Amino acid sequence: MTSNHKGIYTGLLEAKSRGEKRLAVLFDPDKLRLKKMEQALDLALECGVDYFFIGGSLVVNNMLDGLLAQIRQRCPIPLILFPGNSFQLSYRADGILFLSLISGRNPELLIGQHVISAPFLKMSPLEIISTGYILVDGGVQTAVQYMSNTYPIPANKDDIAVCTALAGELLGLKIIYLDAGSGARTPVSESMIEAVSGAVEVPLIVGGGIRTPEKISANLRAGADLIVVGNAIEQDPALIREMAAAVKDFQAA
Ligand code: 1GP
Repeated sequence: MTSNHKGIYTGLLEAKSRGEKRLAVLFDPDKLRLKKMEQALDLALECGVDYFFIGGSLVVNNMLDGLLAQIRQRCPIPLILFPGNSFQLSYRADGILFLSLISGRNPELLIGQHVISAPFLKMSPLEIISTGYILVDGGVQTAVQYMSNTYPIPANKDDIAVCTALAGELLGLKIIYLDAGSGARTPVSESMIEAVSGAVEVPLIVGGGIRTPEKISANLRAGADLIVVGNAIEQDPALIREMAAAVKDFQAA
């Protein structure tokens, strides 16, 4: 599970073509407790976590730059911005998921905020990875649902998720991200993951409410290429060990 800073997306494509899977840990700068973060960083390095995603629905403080610098100092794992809005930008990361919320019908999150951030991004050294972001009902109203003012795709409507992902791929988006939202009660179902991964060729990220290595293995079997875990690891960084092992074991299988 090693990655190359110089080509995050190329690395993902190569991994996918070899049938290898990847693991990302999500840090929300607003929720972080320093002690736990240091423990998580050390474990992530030891266990071969592939990426850190950095972002959240609020990020109201100005800690983003500081946090990125702090992580970088301690750990060389690539830092990918996963921004909740157009203010969560920093040159200190390695890349950014340039998200279009294609499950929603809020024009601001389909194209509006992108217009605002485009000049900054064009000049930045960040690797920009255009991402079709699909929010799926996770059984509880998540921050991203509320903040984005959009409806998620119903959890049992695999066909709608498939058509949405296909449309994203046809529009040229380079990754599809199926997200039940941070802290979801019900993560995205294996059946939806299987349906979407069978329909698109681009790498598939899956996250939201994943708490166990068993769910990670099931998602990988269903066709997820990259798993994102935030809350569970924030609460118990020691979980990184089992979760990374689930990804490695899958590769070895
Ligand atoms: C949310 O997919 C991420 O956007 C991670 O969710 O915090 O529930 O793991 P959790």
